[in-house]
Amino acid sequence: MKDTKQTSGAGGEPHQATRGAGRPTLTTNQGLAVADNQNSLKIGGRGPSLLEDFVLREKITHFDHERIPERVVHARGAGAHGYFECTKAMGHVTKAGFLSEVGRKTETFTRFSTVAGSKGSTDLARDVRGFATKFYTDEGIFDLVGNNIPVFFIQDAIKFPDLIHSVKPEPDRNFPQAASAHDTFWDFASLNTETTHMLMWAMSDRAIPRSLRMMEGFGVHTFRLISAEGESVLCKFHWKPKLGLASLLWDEAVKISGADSDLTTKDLWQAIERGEYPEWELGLQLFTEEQADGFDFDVLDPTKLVPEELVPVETVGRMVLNRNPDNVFAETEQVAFCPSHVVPGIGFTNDPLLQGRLFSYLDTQISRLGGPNFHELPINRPRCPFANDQRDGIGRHEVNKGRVAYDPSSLQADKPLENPRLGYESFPEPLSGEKRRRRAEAFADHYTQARLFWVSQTEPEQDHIVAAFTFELGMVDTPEIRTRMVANLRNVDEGLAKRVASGLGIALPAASKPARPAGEVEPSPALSILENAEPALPGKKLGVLVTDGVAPATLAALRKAVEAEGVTVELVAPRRGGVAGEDGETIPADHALAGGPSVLFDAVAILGEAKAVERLTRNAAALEFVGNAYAHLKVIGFDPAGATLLKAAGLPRRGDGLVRLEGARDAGAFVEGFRALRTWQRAAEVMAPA
Ligand code: HDE
Repeated sequence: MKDTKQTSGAGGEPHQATRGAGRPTLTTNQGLAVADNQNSLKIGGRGPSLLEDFVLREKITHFDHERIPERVVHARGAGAHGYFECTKAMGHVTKAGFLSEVGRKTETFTRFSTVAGSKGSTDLARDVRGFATKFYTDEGIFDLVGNNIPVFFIQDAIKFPDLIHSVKPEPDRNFPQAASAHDTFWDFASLNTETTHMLMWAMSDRAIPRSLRMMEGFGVHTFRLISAEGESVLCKFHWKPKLGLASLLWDEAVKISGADSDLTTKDLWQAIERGEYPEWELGLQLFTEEQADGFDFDVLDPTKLVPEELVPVETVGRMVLNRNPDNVFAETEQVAFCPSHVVPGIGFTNDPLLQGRLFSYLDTQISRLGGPNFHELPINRPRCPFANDQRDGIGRHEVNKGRVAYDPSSLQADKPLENPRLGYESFPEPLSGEKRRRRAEAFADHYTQARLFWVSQTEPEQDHIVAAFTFELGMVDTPEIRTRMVANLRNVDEGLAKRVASGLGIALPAASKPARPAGEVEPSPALSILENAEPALPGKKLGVLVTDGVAPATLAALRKAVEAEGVTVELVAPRRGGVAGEDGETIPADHALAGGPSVLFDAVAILGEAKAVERLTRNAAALEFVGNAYAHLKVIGFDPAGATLLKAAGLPRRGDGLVRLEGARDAGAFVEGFRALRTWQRAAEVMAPA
């Protein structure tokens, strides 16, 4: 006993900074106050630890069980609380209360995700992004579980495990992580030509969004809206971001994965902390069954979209994300989305992928969250009252009272009863047909919309698609898979296939035989990021590389000009402590050069003093800072000293997107250059095929 006192001294005492009057007492999970949270119970200071130490055991046992299975897909995610506000009353088409009245607000929780990677994988994978929103409506939970791409790889749920097994790390070697660039994925993709349309999107800039705040969301399937009168219209859901669309270049994404693989998670969190609340408009494409019958594709086929030229998107509300989770595990990890969570007025169609999803999500939550009571977790609880005769099970928190847990019953007067007036009713769609395993004839066209996507892209976007196919297929070791994929691409566009074949260095194979050849298409500008949305500065980031001796006036003028446009400014200095300005005042930095490469920013500037910049001309990180900014088509501002760094990196000082900054002048010119976001004119110079 007396030993304990001697040995719990230096290094064992609770740190003074953690003590203080008025702070809550640390206890065990049973409420017992803990006297010493630094040392386990031992015989003598150096003796064996005792099994008796229930405080140690409780703490370690809890820790041992802290993890739950990660999501089988969409494991990596970032979430935020917010609200939805109805801006157009839609009572004429749906009885859903949250869409019924202008100004009506509904609490939401949204989780964004990548699909293929594990929970700790990079945010910057070339991948689809999940966009799932839980609406806590007065009539129950409505989950809109969508993606940032409006179509999907496959037409039938029975193929989903195959698709996912093909894209996940290969089971005998456990690589690659969070990447589709490997044999098994392209083997599956090239053997299933229904994937072609989605592949076009996945190889486009959509799959590497600059920020979660700058991407669209889509419900993908055709849903049904049902009015109070029982009438139904078909519906596609769209989220359109207020900040506009923006994407990374692939080379940036690769480098950001090294520099800051949490980029988009961090970007969302920081924006909300700064009070810059991300916002999306909710839009609906509404059409009747008769209209749908007239389309040259089947609206039940999830590999098809409804072009906005055919059915315009009607804005009905907006969603604002205004609060970060308090606890990522309790909220973002434990949130359980299910497409089967709908409210009166919203229903399903017979899309065979959607039908499979209606089963899968509830099922997966049971293994992921340990049982059927996950709806009791705070993040999943409906905000409206709920009651039924379901009882017990692992993790049951509700203390249900009374002897009646069955229906009908005459023994309990306040027992919850079904309510035909308020209750959910499925649309009474008349159906008939043979019970068979088969695919609708109308699903046979795998190429027309893939071609529509291709012809709707601008030149730089087409270049990126070619580069992405070339890169991904270049990572495939089996030559037959590469050839088979290029043979399929010939059915999309001859030029695309030729360019990919040439990039791979293979002979152009004969086109594969399509079940149905692609039809004629007219470009749809809504499908292009560059055509669709004006480049927007709010939400973007400027990185300024500064050295000792920098002129504070030049820096201040630049900062003021870009901040007025909603841009965030971060300073990068040779050392994290910052630099001494021309006037001797310390200017703190946000990043040391080694931790703040230019890939983290949308535009850069180099401001400094001649001698200090001269030193940077012999620093690889500084040379890369400007070299990469130039190669990534960014606007570069520089003062006379900064020009030396450009020169040392072998870069021109004149040309599009290169802006001289002297004194307080020129900041306006920089802003104008920045508005374009990228200097596409430079692309031919730096992105010519190798
Ligand atoms: Fe999912 N999907 N999915 N999916 N999905 C899951 O559910 C599944 C599909 C989507 O942030 C899982 O809770 C099947 C399309 C998102 O928590 C699982 C099929 C779309 C999220 C599952 C699909 C999505 C998931 C894994 C084909 C866009 C993350 C963990 C029939 C419309 C939600 C979980 C979150 C998650 C199954 C296809 C979107 C296993 C069987 C199409 C955004 O249930």
